[in-house]
Amino acid sequence: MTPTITAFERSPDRGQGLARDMRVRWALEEVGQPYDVRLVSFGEMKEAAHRKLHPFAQIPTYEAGDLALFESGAIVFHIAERHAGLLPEDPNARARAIAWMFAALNTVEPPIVERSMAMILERDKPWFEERQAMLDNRVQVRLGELSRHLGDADWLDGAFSAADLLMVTVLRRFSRAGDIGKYPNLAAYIARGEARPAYQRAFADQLAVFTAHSPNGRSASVAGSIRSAFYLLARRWCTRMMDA
Ligand SMILES: N[C@@H](CCC(=O)N[C@@H](CS)C(=O)NCC(=O)O)C(=O)O
Repeated sequence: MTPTITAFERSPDRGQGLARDMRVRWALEEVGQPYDVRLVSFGEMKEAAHRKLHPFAQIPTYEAGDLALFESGAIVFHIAERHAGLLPEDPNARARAIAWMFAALNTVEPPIVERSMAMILERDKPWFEERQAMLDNRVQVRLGELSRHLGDADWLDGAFSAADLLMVTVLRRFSRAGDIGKYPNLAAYIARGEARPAYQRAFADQLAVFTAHSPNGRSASVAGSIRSAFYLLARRWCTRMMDA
């Protein structure tokens, strides 16, 4: 049965692959499971039909037969459990990989997302610089710890797993907005993830959606309007993420 996932009709990340459907696309590509994508606008996401799939009115969702799922981590876990290749067979190694999946989403992602949201939403506040220094520090602490754990290994715990898939997508968000250069092993880790053929297929597919909605040759004023609209959408997107 071919699953259907949802993704932004127009992603505020401008095709950088930062929206969370990227994780699900990548996981499906890794296990060789074809899938369909239903694109949703911001308006459609907030309508009752989509809320039935996602109580917080977000993307991504996943539907296969009579199963409907939300939460990118749960979807990736579901895919990893039902297909070979994303979780080790050995029970202890599997448990550790699952722990790293939680670590990616529960321990590393929150400070990175909080920092990037502050950059977008709080720049005009008088306390912005002071708070930003604190948020930067929180991210640096986590990256330092992660960097020490990774050392010169290729992946978090043995072979590539769903944990690496999630961790790389989490770190990409920071590497696009901050300076990961201080941690060359993390930069190389991200690059290793991005070099995987499955990642590249997933990235190309999500980029194709963005490109299809962004034809070249617009006039400067239209481009300006689009930038403004993008900014408004990004604010709304990030605000909602805070609620998630
Ligand atoms: N914890 C959720 C977060 C989902 C999420 O924040 N989705 C964003 C896109 S990456 C979204 O739909 N934003 C639009 C909105 O919240 O209105 C997950 O991992 O799936």
